Amino acid sequence: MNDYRSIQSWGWGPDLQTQFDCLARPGDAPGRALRVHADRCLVWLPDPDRERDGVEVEARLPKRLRRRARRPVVGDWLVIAPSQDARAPAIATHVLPRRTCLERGAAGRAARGQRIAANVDLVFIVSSLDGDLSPRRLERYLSAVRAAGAEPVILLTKAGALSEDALAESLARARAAAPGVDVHALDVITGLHEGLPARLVAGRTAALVGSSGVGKSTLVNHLLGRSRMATGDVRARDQRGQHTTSHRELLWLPGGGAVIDTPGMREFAIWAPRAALGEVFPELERRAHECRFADCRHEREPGCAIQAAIARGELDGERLASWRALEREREATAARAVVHEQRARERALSKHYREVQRARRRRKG
Ligand SMILES: Nc1nc2c(ncn2[C@@H]2O[C@H](COP(=O)(O)OP(=O)(O)OP(=O)(O)O)[C@@H](O)[C@H]2O)c(=O)[nH]1
Ligand SMILES: [Mg+2]
Ligand SMILES: [Zn+2]
Repeated sequence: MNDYRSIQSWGWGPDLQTQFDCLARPGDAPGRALRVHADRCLVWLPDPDRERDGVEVEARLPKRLRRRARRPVVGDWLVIAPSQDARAPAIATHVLPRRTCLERGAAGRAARGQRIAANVDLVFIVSSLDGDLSPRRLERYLSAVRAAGAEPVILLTKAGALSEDALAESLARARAAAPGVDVHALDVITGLHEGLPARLVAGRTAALVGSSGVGKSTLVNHLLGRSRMATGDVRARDQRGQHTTSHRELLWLPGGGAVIDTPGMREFAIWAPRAALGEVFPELERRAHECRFADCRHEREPGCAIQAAIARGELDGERLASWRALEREREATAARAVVHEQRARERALSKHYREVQRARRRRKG
């Protein structure tokens, strides 16, 4: 029996086909980026001979796709021009429009986003129950997932070592930081709820994000049913945490769907519009509509419904403090991004002006 799976079962659909048809030249093929390097990427192409599901090929990135703003990211669908002869590599000629794109604020003070993964339906925010759980960090990750338009799921790993009470307490802490989001505890080593991640992926593309050592690659291996990704020994780590996974990578799952493993992230700066951040604090947003002033900062204003609810013990003051801190960070980043853009525009203009001047001098001389 031929168990060849058509490209449709890999997440390809009519929208992508239409976009592909607009950009592709005869002989081009659609491919999905499995790994992206500075000047090339590893792509998956459906096997034209239908002997296997697909083939992995190296594709060169032309100069215009190497620039940060246009570079493909893992999970992207690409237009691939096949190699003309055996020695020349294939070339990625276009990045198809992204359905979703997970981004974070770039490390340092640069006012720009850094793309993490494209075309993800689901993001597993992974946190381990051996001391890693931080409600404030969960909120940061959630804002990015909301901004991307993907579905967030929080997975708390290494649950096997916890008592029932300690587990219930951790779940409650995580859930308080993530109203409306599914939070699950599991342990793939002891087997607690080990089938859960596969059921959640259900043929879609899921990315895993979280600090180093929380068990992202362990989960990926579990989903794959084999040890494909290297996993790290936590005890051998120094204080700063050893990063075992160094590359983002997409892996197809045997039962359908895909997972994207990512290296542990130490920093996760806010890179989200105001509305996406608001989605992370729905219980506060809802109450904010009842404040007397539409522009209430929920500090000491009279008629503040949020402060009143906190005083009555109905809302958590820490959540408000967190919302305000993240909102301040978001505003500062957005303001820097505007300045950054303005400077880039000015630089381009003065470069153009200098060229015009030079040309004029040449004409005169
Ligand atoms: N007991 C237990 N150990 C786990 C579990 N998940 C992961 N580990 C262990 O945690 C360690 C780190 O796991 P990794 O999967 O390498 O962590 P990671 O998130 O991929 O880390 P980076 O690649 O550095 O970002 C390994 O020794 C795993 O065996 C779990 O559910 N239970
Ligand atoms: Mg890893
Ligand atoms: Zn208020």
